[in-house]
Amino acid sequence: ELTDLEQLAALLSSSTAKAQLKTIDTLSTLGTSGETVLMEFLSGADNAPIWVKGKAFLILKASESPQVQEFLQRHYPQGIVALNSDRDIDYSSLQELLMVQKFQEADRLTLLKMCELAGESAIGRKWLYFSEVNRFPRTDLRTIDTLWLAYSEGKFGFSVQRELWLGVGKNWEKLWPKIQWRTGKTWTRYPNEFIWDVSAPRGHLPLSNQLRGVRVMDSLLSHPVWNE
Ligand code: UYC
Repeated sequence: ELTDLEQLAALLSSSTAKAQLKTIDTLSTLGTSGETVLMEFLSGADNAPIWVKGKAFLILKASESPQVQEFLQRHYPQGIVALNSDRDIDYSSLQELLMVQKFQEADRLTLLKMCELAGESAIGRKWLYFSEVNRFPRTDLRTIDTLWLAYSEGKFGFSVQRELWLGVGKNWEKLWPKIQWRTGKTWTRYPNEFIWDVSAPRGHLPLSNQLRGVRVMDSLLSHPVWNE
């Protein structure tokens, strides 16, 4: 006969992502025994979505138990996302900001990292040309997207924005209200009117300034990486 804890552990590795997130919430209320299940889940060669693992990681990270902190330090000193880059870009500070849920700073840093990815002139300019975005390596876009997904319960990231954009037939006017970048005729004002936590609608972050038009965002969401 299975104990409650064993049942929760089984649920954690077998159910849908949504049920897994709920199970993690339940486990987070059970003290040390819940933490043990979460640590086993994290280190298991499990093919759960990255944001399910991210949620388990964040719960463990908030724990005061020295054993848990030692476990995290040993296995995930920088976080759970592998920071792959084809251009030697260091994404560790982006991972740090996202894992402490500093989404506004992470949003700024995301733009800076993409400027680094684009090269010297973009670093100076502090914004992107669509032609630079077209040439972004898949590896780096995948890393940035995975970082946003992992620490937002799967709510934020370019791939989420792309999914919503395809869902409205690539109609930008329909996308803006869905991700709360515009309400009626009014653009959401940067930065204070944006929602800088996971209570935001899906796809709300990261931001792409629309001051110079949609071409950069079009390039981001049309990039071949998302067809993989
Ligand atoms: N801003 O309104 N935005 C800025 C957004 C627009 C404007 C930065 C997003 C509309 C100006 C970010 C939306 C608009 C600046 C964003 C939004 C406008 C600025 C900082 C909803 C006027 C000062 C990073 C679509 C009607 C900077 C950056 C400048 C900044 C994001 C105005 C992240 C998602 C059309 C005047 N806005 N932006 O890119 O360049 O500067 O002068 O999108």
